[in-house]
Amino acid sequence: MSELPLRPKDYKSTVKPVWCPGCGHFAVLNALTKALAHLGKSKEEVAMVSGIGCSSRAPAYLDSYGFHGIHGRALPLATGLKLARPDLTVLVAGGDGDGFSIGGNHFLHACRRDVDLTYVVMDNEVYGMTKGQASPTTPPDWDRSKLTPHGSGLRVFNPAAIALASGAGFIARAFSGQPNEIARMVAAGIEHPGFAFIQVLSPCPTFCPEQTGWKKVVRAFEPQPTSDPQEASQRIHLDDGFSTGIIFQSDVQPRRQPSAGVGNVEAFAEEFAL
Ligand SMILES: Cc1ncc(C[n+]2csc(CCOP(=O)(O)OP(=O)(O)O)c2C)c(N)n1
Repeated sequence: MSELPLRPKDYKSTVKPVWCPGCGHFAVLNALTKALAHLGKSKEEVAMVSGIGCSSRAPAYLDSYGFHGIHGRALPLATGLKLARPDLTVLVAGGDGDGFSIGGNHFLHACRRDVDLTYVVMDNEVYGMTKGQASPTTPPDWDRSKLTPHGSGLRVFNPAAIALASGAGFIARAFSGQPNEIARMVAAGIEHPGFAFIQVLSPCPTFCPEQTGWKKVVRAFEPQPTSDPQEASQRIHLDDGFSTGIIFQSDVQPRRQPSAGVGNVEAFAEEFAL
């Protein structure tokens, strides 16, 4: 067992991130370690699961259990892990491409199943790892990719609205330029007893240098948070996507959570419609 209390840096592995200089994902990693230190988690009680992408490399950089899965499949992997090992704090990390494109279907169902996972999406509005193609959150007129030289022309996916409509009980948005806020939201998400979704606006200076301007437009949602889904819906739809904070936290008790471990996986799989 790791000796408690641990400092944020104690949760970092010896693997050095390969992210580009200025990538927002560095701050998200730091914030995750701050949240774990704040909650006094031992390394052995934490597991991070991811898909594929720059952001999905996070489990390698955290000195906890980790599973670098396949593209878009982080959430079903994490759901299975949580059912088998309910004693673990299961974090899920990934990008907007991984979570909303190839993994979009799993996102919907993770929200409605409400298994106790904390899902952190580092949203840079682009497929970073494959060198800058449009993702579901890319603005329709973004024309820097050779694949979409006139922009994709497609409406953007609204992650918070979709999470709310799909039944998520905890929805937050943060910005990589405010790591203490991310840490606060991740800690609150971990403590929330069901599925928690945190969208972190995390600039990609390599393929979207214009995103360095995000620091000028982010501001806090006021007041926050609400437990009323109608109010949350209004807040989300009236917003331009740059307000940060815990947008929605339901006070409805989540469904019964797995508690008995491996022996009960089949019963829980049935109950959670897996
Ligand atoms: C089945 C499959 N399809 C496509 C890919 C190629 N691929 C790897 S990462 C990636 C997108 C990653 O983008 P995102 O999730 O937004 O993360 P980022 O790299 O921007 O952090 C894609 C399309 C793959 N690895 N597997």
